Amino acid sequence: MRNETLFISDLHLTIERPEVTRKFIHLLKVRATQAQALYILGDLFDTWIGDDDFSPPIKAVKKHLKALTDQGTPVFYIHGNRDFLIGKLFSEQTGVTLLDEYSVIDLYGTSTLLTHGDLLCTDDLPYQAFRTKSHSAKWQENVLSKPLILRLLYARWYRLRSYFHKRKKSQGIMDVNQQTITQIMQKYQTRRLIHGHTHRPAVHDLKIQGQTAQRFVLAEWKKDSASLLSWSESGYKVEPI
Ligand SMILES: [Mn+2]
Repeated sequence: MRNETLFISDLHLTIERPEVTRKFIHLLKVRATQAQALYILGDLFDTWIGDDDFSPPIKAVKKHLKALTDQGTPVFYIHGNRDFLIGKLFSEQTGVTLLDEYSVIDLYGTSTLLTHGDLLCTDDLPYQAFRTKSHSAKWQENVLSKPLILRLLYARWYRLRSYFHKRKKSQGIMDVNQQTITQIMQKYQTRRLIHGHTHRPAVHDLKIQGQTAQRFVLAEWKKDSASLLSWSESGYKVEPI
């Protein structure tokens, strides 16, 4: 029965896009209940200001994730750049396992590297500097010690600022760096990589040390377009939802 492994990312769940939340909950209630595992590769939420935020749609999403893990589908999560503050409490409340920023899994006999994708965009130096800073324990403790309302305002401000910064950045800078891809895949000794983040869904064929390799880029979920990557013994399918 359980013969497929599902991969999704970049749902950017927010109260402003209830259709996307509905699609996700439907996936959790139906398809995912029959899966061997569900991997969410980051940016499930459009913002995450701390595990103590229960504003919609967070409560409903947590409830359905918990129901899914309780009925026997393991769910794995890699932080995105929007929801990197998802923490231990979220994990306890949902049964979702938090994975490292680079995680290698055995996918039907092939070692497969998983990551959100922001780490691969090494041409975006200001972002990488912010990422390093905001992933330090000190920065996170400081932010999470602030009252919820302040964090909410800060997140709004940060989003606005990031929107204007992005408009100035070239498309190339916000994509992955090919050299970084090669280095990372060599480092983790893998010839298959699955990530999201760039919102440029594709399956890229490449060569790593003379051997064929593949890079799967997951799609962003929108009101009228969403998809998942499904793997089984017989290969992969990219399916619209
Ligand atoms: Mn992202």
